[in-house]
Amino acid sequence: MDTLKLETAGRGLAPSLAVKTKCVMEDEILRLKGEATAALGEAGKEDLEPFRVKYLGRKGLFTSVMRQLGSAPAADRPRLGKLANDIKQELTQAFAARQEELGAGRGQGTATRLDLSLPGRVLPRGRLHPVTQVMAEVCAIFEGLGFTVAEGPDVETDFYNFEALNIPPHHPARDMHDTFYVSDALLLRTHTSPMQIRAMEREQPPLRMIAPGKVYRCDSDITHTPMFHQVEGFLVDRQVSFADLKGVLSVFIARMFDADTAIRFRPSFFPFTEPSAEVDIGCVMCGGKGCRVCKQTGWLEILGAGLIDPAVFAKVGYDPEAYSGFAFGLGIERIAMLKYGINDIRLYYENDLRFLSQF
Ligand code: 2U9
Repeated sequence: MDTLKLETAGRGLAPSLAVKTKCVMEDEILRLKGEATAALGEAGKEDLEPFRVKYLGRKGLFTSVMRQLGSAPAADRPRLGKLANDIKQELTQAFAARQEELGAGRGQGTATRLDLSLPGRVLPRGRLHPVTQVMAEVCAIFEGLGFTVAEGPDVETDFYNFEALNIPPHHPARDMHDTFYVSDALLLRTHTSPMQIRAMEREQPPLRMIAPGKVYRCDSDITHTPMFHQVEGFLVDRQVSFADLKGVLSVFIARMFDADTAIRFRPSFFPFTEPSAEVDIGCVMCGGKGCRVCKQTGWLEILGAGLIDPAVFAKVGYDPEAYSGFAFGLGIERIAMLKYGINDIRLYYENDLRFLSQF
């Protein structure tokens, strides 16, 4: 039943007709109530919306009844109006209860759960970890100087990590490279140098390569974590000298820090290079005047380097008389600490967004 066929009763009708009209209208309202209540009792989830439109909607049957009340006798209009209103309210509540019962209430059905007018939730934007950023920057500088990039396994053999690099069993350097063992001959690499050994086994000079990646050592304090990142590099060719090493590292430092950053080389020792050097830059915090960061020296150590020891060439079958080369290594966390003024290496690995979101 889409529209109510109510008998209209205009002003000036005979009293008997007016009474009849009143009764017809009341009956009709009550009949409608019965019909709607029964329909609601039988309604399934998919019947709810058609029910609402038919009985309770703006163009529904109850609205229609109320409009027609205008033609009821003036004396009856308030009572009939109240009756219709009360029933409509009752039905509205019953409708909501039925919705709930059928699991189709507010927020339960797709149509009502999706409010497309709500503003979207802004997702926080991710960014690269500062160590990843600095790693990429270092690699880009060396790539710009013609170095290729080689990555390899974190788990290495004793041979590639130690023996081939002139660190035999019981060599004192093994103390500094104390690491985590998977088995007697398998370990977590302590430097990325094994990649250079593998490259030399595979290819003939000239070679120019960097090896970035994670390395592991049994070390943990304010400046050391058991895992950290290194970039090591090497160049092998005929007649490579310490001057070539100085040239390449000077360009790297000028590009990584300021163009006029001071550099100095200090004699040092590494089992795989001879001669060896530690490379310092003028303190980026105090400009060389002396401060807490540079321990009042005006200098900061940033990398180690040297000419590749002929014993290493012999291990991979290169003729040490024909070829020479230089190598260097740097710790990424340390470079990033100096670049950004970070005073505790452990901050990198606490996953605290207040720290990470600054970079
Ligand atoms: C081959 C031969 C020689 C790589 C080198 C260093 C010096 C060095 C340290 C810097 C800070 C390690 O991360 S750190 O603690 N590295 O001082 N590394 S020369 O020398 C090589 C590499 C491969 C075949």
